[in-house]
Amino acid sequence: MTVETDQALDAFYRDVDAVGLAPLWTVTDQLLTPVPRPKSVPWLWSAETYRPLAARAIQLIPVERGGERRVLSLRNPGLGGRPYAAGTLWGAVQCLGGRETAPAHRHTPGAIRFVLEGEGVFTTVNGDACDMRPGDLVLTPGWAWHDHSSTSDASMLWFDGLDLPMIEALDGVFFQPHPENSQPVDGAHNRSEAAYGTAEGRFTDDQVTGALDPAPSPLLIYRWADTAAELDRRVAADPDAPTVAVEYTNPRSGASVLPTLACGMRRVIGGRSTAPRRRSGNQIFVVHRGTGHSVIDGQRFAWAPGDMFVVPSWSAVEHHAEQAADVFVLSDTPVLRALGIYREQTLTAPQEVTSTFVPQ
Ligand code: 1HN
Repeated sequence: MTVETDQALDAFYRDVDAVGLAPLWTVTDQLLTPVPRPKSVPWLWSAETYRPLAARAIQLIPVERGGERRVLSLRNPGLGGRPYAAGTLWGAVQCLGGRETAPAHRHTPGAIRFVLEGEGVFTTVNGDACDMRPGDLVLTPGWAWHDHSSTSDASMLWFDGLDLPMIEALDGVFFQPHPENSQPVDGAHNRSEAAYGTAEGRFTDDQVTGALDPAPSPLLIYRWADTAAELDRRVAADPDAPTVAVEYTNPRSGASVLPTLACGMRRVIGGRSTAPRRRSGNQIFVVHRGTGHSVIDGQRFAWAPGDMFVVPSWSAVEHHAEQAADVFVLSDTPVLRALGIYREQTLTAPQEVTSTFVPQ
C-alpha cells in the first residue's frame, strides 16, 4: 500500500470514529462467532464457603427497606465484576433470620426460590402465603408483590434465581416498594397449592419442548415430596437409565413455570453418569442431594449438597454421581425457544478432564 493510501485510511478511521460511527468489518469475527462465546465462565460456589458467610450476614446486616433483601449473589468472574451468575441469569443465596420479614415489593424481573435449609418461612405472592420447606420451588412471577416472613426462631437459606440480566438488557426493569412492610395475606396459606397442587401437568419428562406461555404458572409452590415422587416413578419405569429428569411445568398450559425461566430437577443414579451435552442458553445448577462431579469444558467440578455451579451457553457438560444425586437446574431456555434459536447437541464421547476447579 502506498503512503498516501495509509494516510487516507488513518484519516478515514478517525473521521468515522469522530462522528459516532463504527466499521463492522474490523469486528465481524467478534460479533458473528461460529458458536456462542459467553463471557461468563464455568464456576462453582460451595456451601462450605457460603454457609458461614450467610450466618455472619444474619448477625451483621439487618433486612430493611432500601436494601430490601439479605442476598449474596453469585458473581461470575467472567462478567467484569457485575453481580450476575451468567449473562442472562441472576443466582444468589438469600438468608432470613428467625422472626424477620423481608419487605414487600414488586419488579418486572421474575424470580424463583429453591429452598436449601431451615424452616418457618413463608413467601407471600400477591396475597397468597406460600410455606417454604427444603427442596420446595417457589415462584414469584414478574410484577407480583412478594415478601418473605419467618415465623420461627430458625434461620432459612434459599437459592434465588432471576431473569434480571435479561430484563436489564431489554431495558425493561421497573421496581416498586409495597406501601406496607408486609402485604396482607388473603385467608388460608398455600391457596395456589390447594387449587393446583395435585393438578395434572405439573411436571414434564426432561424438558418442555413445544408449549410457550407469556403467563406464569398459577401454581406458585412445587413441593419436594411431589418432585421426588415424579423422579421415583421415572426411575421405576426405566430402572437401567443412568439419569432421569423432570421440568416443573405450568399445569394450565404445559409451558415452563415462567415465560423467561425454566426449572428442572435431574436425578443421577449413584455411580452413573449423564451423556456429555451442550446447549444454547445458560444454566445454574443447585445440588439438592448427593455428591458427585461435573465436567464442564474439560474442567472437573466436585460437588456436594448446597453447592451451586454455572454452565455457560454451549459449554459441554456431563454429570457423575458418586452418591445418588438430585440436582436442581435453572435456565433461560423458554426465551431461546420463544425466539426459535434454541439448539442442543449430544457429544459422541465423554470429555477428557484437563483441569480441576478449586473452590474459593
Ligand atoms: C429480589 O426481589 C429478591 O424478593 C431476591 O427475595 C433477590 C435480586 C435482585 C433483585 C431483586 C426477593 C433479588 C431481588
